[in-house]
Amino acid sequence: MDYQGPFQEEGCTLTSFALEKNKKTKGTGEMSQLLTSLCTAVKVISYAVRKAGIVQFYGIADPTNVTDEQVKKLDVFSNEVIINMLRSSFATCVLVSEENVHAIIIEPEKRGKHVVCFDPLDGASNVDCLGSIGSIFGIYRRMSAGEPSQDDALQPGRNMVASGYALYGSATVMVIAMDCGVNCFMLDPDIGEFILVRKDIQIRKRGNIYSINEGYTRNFEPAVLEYLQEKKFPQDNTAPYIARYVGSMVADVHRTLVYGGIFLYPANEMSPQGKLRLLYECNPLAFIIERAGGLATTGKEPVLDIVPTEIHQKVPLILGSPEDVKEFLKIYKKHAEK
Ligand code: P6P
Repeated sequence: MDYQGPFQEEGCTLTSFALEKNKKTKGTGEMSQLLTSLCTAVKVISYAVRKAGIVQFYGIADPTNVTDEQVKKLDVFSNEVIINMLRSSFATCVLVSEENVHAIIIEPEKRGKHVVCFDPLDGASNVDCLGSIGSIFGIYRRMSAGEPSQDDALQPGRNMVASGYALYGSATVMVIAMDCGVNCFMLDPDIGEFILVRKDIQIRKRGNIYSINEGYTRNFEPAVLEYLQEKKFPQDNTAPYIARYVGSMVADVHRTLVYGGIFLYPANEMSPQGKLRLLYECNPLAFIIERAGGLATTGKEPVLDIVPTEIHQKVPLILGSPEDVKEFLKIYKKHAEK
């Protein structure tokens, strides 16, 4: 492939993009170190995900095949890789992972000023059927002084300085949102670099795809049922929406970002706070969608405004194209006022 194109532009790889951003903001370089370390972790995870079926790296460890200590769950492996890469970036002080009950406090000699909340391998149960899975991360600056603690991670999502995800799909991409917008980098495995393929992504004002697990229909709130009915049988006789649901959040949200539409994981009778975690699933993806011109809400309030009380807390999540989310909120508000 002729590579003259992208490499003539500045900031054409994730590494050079991070360095250029740091230069422009006269930063300390910590964010560049952090993003570069995350980038390396994603390359390692991408390799492991694609080799999983060959080298017995199961999405769920299968003790009947090999003993536990030999076969790590792919998500446990991914967690260890990200923790080690962030620790050695010298740019973080507190880490919150979906895989760890408590926050990880980085040892003093390796500390930096950032707090990172991440899900190392979201949707890992899909890997054995070769479904798309992802890694999700949200990056904050520490607000407190003195000894860092878990409380440093209990900041509203709006405080994030960056967030992003890696999608291990038909290709491996990293989508990263910062104050300069939302940018997409695709991994070229032949040269081992993430190449900038889409700059300043803006979500469509309205899409024609709705994404929700309709297996829970009998437990949905009336507002959700009314909204879905409207998508299937539009009262204005426009074409019904298309239904798409992977069951892997990064895949469903990436499709929503690229094609437009709406993704919903609302509260239901079984789980009044929904299923998705605020710190390392909802906030990072809500930050990206808002930076791309979309909306992300619990139904009651913007996700990014929530002040967390617990590092693994769950919240309902509806996000996507602004006109689609506003249409949902109009119905939700009507039912709330009954
Ligand atoms: P359900 C994967 O387990 C996950 O955390 C998200 O990636 C995904 O959006 C959601 O759960 C799917 O949940 O209940 O539809 O299987």
